[in-house]
Amino acid sequence: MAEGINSVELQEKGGLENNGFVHEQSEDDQLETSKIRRNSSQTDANNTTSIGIMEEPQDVLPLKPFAGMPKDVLLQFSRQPCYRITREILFWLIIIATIAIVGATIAIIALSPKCLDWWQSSPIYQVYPRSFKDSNNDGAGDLKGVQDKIDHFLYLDVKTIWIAPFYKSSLKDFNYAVDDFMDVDPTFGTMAEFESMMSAMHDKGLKLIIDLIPNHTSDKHNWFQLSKNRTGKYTDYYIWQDCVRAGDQTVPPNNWVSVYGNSSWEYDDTRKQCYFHQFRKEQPDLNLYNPNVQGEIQSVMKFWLEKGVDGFTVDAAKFLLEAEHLRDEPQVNKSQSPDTVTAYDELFHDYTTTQVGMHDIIRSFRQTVNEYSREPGRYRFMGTESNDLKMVEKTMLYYGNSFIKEADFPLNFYLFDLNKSDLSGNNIFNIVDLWMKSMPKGKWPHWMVGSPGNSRIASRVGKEYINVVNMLLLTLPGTPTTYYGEELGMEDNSAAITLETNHSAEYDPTEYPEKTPMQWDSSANAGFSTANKTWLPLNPDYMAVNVEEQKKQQNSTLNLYRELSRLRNSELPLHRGWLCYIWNDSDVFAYVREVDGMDKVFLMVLNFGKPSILNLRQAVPEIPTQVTIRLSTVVSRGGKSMSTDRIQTAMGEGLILEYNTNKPVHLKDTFKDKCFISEKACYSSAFNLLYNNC
Ligand SMILES: [Ca+2]
Ligand SMILES: [Ca+2]
Repeated sequence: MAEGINSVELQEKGGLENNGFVHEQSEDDQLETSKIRRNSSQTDANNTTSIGIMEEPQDVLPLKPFAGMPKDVLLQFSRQPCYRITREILFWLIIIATIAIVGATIAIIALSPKCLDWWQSSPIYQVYPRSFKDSNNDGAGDLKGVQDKIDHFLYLDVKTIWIAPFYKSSLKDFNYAVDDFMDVDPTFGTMAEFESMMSAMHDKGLKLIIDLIPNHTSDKHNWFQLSKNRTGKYTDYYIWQDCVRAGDQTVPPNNWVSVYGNSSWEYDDTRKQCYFHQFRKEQPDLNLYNPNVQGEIQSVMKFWLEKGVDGFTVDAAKFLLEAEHLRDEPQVNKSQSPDTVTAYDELFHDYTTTQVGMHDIIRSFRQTVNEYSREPGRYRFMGTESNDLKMVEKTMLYYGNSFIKEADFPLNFYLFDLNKSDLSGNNIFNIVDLWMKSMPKGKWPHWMVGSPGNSRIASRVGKEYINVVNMLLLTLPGTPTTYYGEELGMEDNSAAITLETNHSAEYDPTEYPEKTPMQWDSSANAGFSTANKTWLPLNPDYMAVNVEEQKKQQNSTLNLYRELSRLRNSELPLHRGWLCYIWNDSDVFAYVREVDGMDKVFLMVLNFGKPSILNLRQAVPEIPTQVTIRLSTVVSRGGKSMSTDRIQTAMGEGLILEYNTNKPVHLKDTFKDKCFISEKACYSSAFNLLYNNC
């Protein structure tokens, strides 16, 4: 009924029913339309599609579709082959174009080099907080002190700070024996001060890494106290075994020896059993076979990740599990009387290190870290600490495999072995090559020369080599790590060993010399503290070797470090290019850093021995005759030109030479086994594109 009324109204208006559109019709139009309607009704009756239009009488002008044409008429047009085929072609073109765009997008993403993450793009600076800066004048460094010195990190152009343990510990010297993993030791301040320090770092664009110590606690930890008393779930939180007690003597369950010597089993009078400790007896090992213990460690990780820390180094990873069968470990010297085996290196540690299941635990740590990495720009880092000495293949396992990632990198301790007696170009080459050739393809290397447990590098190799060692550290591929003070060339202070204090036997004074206070300026206590007495004596050389003084000297170790750090951060070949070995002999180690798609090459010539003159042009004809000295440990040589058939270096001198070439050595067959690249470089060969900002 309503339709009828509408039609009448439309007719009165002289219009046509047209899906709501009204088309003013001329007389001619009305004639055409009535013909079309006639044809259309005939077509419908014949159940054909478009023949009606096609069979239009010759005396009628052909009609084309136009906007406003009635729907049923338009449908007649659209069924004509010429329109239908065109429509289908366009439809498939759109589908193909969409697939091509999606495919190209995926290809570009897949083939583009990944941007370097923060843990790759900056050196890591390791702070020993007790010795960095004292803010409350008690003679010991603290977290507020670290916060007060943030400008120092900015001066060095380092963006990642790794703070050695600051957790609550009753053993004041080494905070690797922790009473509470979720609290700050009062020596270092409060949790509020930790949070303040971390947010100040984040405000300046710095990242903060802390230690995770999953292997053991201190014997003062609440878990150990509860375990000693066999309280509920804590009963099996540690590794307890029956042992025979005769008077003051204990007969341990087996021959296992602790890292610090003597039996790794200690009798506990409360529980009347022995507990196992890989390290000191004040550091009982946790039973990581126990899922509850693993859950506790996960909780510790989440506690700090939720606070906002940017990552962990997992300490003592290889010690996490011990064989449950408790069999004696084999002696290195089979003829040695078993009763006399007391030193750690007298046994092969087949049952107390790198046990089956240990990597599963590391992977579970990685999963937790990953859970907190999902926000854009909030990647959380995980490194592992495990010194496997000559068994480098064991160290490499911490990278994980192609399917399951573990650490971003295992810490590389191999440069710790350097000392005066074996410092040479060949030896440095061997240490570098050991890591590079053992590392799974495409992974990211790590380098460090000092730590809180090792004599300082300047003391080990001689201070005349400190600059060239820093040059090596900051020009190798991967992440370099600098222990505090090594940017100044600080040396051990052996006086710290014989220090007269009220220290107890828990302490290890042999590790004091490399922990003396940071040398900030030439004022009293080197600007470290205004207390009458600092926790360790300052190295007397602080009057000359200090931050303030070295800032003033253009050729200081500090300013060279800063230049190296800046150069590494700004030059693509240095922070992510190929590494190719060019030369090594008893004095010199030389290598280039190249990037595909870029002509610029850096050639490092580092002298670790006696004065040397090299003809590198003869050895490697691809190197141009003339190169420019970009940076030298002898500042005055910077910017000068040098002939590659006579590269002269003094003892301990390092040169960073720069040249342009379209014949990079990494493309040469002869260099096939001498070159390495980490992850994807910045060049996409598929698109012939060099990404400068990756
Ligand atoms: Ca203090
Ligand atoms: Ca253990």
